[in-house]
Amino acid sequence: MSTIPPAPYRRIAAEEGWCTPELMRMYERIVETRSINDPGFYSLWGFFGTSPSERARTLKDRIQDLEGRRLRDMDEHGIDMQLLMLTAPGVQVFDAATGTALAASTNDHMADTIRRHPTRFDGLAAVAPQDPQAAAKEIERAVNQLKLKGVVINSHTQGEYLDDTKFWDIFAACEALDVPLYIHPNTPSPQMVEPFLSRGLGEAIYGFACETGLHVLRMIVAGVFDRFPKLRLVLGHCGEGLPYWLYRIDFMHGGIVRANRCEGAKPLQRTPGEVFRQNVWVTNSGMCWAPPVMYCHQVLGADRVLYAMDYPYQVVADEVRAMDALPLSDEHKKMFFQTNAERLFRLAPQSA
Ligand code: 1DF
Ligand code: MN
Repeated sequence: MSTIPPAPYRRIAAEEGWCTPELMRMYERIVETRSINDPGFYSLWGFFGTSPSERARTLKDRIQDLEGRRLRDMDEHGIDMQLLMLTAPGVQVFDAATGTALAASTNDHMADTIRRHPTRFDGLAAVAPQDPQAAAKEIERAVNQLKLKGVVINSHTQGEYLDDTKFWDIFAACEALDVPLYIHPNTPSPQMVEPFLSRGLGEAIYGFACETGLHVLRMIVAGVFDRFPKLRLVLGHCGEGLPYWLYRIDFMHGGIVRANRCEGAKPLQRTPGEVFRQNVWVTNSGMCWAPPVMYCHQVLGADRVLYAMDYPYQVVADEVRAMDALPLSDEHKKMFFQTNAERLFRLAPQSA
């Protein structure tokens, strides 16, 4: 039963989280034993605790379900298809061998589910950047054998950022297979998280955006897109703030490079703003508010902005209604909800 009226487009939600019961138990174990060095992780996942809140119970129930409650929630909210991704921080908190094995087993699990519900689900592959060469191999397996449509990385991996060349085999694999890489948020790295946590700002409220925007900006100014000019990135949350900054980033970056003020800020073939406009797509996950969505539409283009709900974290029927009511032409609204995702991720076409 849908409380949302049907629309002349498929609603494809492009940043939808899930998790296996096994991975959830491993997160709980990390919280109990304080076995990793990541204050942000404890803030994000510790709240489930021994006497979880109503919100935490609902989240925990929804995130581990793929074929029961989730499908009913999708029907109720008018969501035709979810693009699934393992929830943050995925397998990036484990040692390399554990993370690599878990990436493969969760990708298998997701692919089985997609095969049973090919019109309702598609998905992106999890990888463990802790072992970049194994991650590149898993991308190849996930795309060629499991038919997954791209890759998700949840920002920093144990405090390390993908602009470090040791990770670049991952970009090479994405570019060679021509699949997008979704840089999904994580809590700020251990180096930067404290001033966020002490005011409750570490997570989706703001810390995610600072961490993830910084991460992608680091990649751009490091020259990742000179080396991999066809690499396609996806960012959630209307681009994690970066679209708003493009003018000033370009202005200041030119000066920093010309004055040779920083060893790590190299001359680029294109300005950071050009790279962003040409190599990055954004979803509106969690930003169901017309002004930032329309701003992205204006500065990035109608073919660059995609719908996402961010299930199970933000399941709000009024937000779907608000996005249905965006002041866009019928053609642009169909691009936003449906055809941009179909093209970007090369989803199998379905009748509307
Ligand atoms: C939250 C939000 C958690 C998002 C997420 O993954 C997440 C949250 C752990 O509200 O705690 O993906 N989000 O993308 O906004
Ligand atoms: Mn998300």
